Amino acid sequence: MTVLRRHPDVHGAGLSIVEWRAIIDSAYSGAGHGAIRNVDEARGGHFDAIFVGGGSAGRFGAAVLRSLGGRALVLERWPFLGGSCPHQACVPHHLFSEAARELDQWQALQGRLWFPPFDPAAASILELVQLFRAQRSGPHAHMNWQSADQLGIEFVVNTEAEVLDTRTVRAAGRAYTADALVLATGSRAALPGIEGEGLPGVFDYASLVEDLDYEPRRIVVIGGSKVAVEYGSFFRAVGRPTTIVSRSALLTSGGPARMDADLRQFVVDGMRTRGIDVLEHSVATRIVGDGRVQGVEVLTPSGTQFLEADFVLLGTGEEAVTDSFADALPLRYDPRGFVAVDDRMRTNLDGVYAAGDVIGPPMEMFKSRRSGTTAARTIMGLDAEFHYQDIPDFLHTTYEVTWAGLTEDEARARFGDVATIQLPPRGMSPGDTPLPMAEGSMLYGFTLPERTGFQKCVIDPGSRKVVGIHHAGYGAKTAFQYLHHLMSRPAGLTIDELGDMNELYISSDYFVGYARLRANQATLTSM
Ligand code: COM
Repeated sequence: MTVLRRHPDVHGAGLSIVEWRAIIDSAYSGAGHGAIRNVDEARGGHFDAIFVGGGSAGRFGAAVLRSLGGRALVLERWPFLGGSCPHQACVPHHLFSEAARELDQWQALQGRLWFPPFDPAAASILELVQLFRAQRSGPHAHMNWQSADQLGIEFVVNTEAEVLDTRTVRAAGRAYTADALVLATGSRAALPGIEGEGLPGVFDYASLVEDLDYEPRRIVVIGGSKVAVEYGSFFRAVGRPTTIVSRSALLTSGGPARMDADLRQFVVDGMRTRGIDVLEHSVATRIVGDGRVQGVEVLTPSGTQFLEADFVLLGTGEEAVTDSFADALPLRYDPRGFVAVDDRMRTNLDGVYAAGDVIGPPMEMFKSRRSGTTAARTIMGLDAEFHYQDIPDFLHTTYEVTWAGLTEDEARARFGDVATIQLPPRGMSPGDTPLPMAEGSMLYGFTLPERTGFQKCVIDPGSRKVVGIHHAGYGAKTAFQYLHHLMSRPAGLTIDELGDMNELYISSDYFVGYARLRANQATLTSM
């Protein structure tokens, strides 16, 4: 195995994934290495673009820029590429959500079929966090190996970059220049600024992964964001008493602001059914503790409450990380402090682009990748646009909750009237029929039909176009990627075309089969 000393130059070393993993582990533990350079020094220090930040936006942007014939450099403060996604955000969240789904099913079906009585001591939040922490450098190593070996990306990792001007960045003691800069420095948890938020026992999504060293027993989640809903659902599925305290109605602000009202209702009702205490229109005024957290004071519409807790999660949103360029660049920011960009990822400064979390929500890796590649295409002179606030999106409760296009209310406001295809059908309660029943919900279909999920397809009856799709259940995410692409074409996707697609019955999106029952109907009626 290659043994690296301080400030190693690994260009052309052909490091294996195993070797990368050893390097990342020692660098991240602080035991060794300064900057790790994978730069083709023979080509000099000038690039077509420098990506400041090596998360999804920087890594994918650099790969595309290179594939278009450009030379890119990626600078990253962590010892690996891939950013917060494989480190503290999407990947751990998906691990926890899969655990939540399994545990939720165990709780729901305990004592039936082969399910034993649910044992809240059987599952451990700490154990899952430790499992992730111990194994995460595997995906990290894959990112470095893939970037160097398969993609030929030049990068310097494990170094703080400092932007000097619109064309120059200093990293690891060297100044690199470029015709364009792409700022892709990400985001971090925004703290609410309340008394006690620094107490031991108060975490955000990142410090949960980094620092948790005990098993939480009684949990308060502050915030009404995706993070709050996703982690709150996970904690409850593990069997912990969980309260979510949200200033506004849950899932009505931030990223999922455009969630369909019926979908949202199904989701929030389901969370309550599972025992999550959801306090809406309520404000956490103080986190109380004596050396460590003991509880949270909350102002609710009916008065002040004290919620006991040994663990508090702050899910109060994110803020842009701008430290490496804020002083050097007179950038324009949006009202929430995110770097303002147009549909081509251009900032107000000539030759300076921004992509990923630093441009604002949705804080999703898929938006980061595509905004990074849009910047790369623009830099390379292609006609590229990305409307990043208008993409299919999802969150996890113990379901996958997925949506694309317009909500029913938005469609009514735009078209006057709409037709919908809905399961359970409009006017029915979730338990009245076992539909939508498919992958992941067949057992529920025959035991607890109210748990199979919810779906709605919204159609503009005038043009016959599908304008919105909404789903809570399992296994529909993949279909949404393709359906949204078809819906977004200038020609759109009509109900008749949707009904003409081939379905693989039983399929968790159901849209094709049900569209077929309405396709070619002269006057579209809802069902
Ligand atoms: C995925 C990170 S976890 S990246 O988008 O492949 O860089």
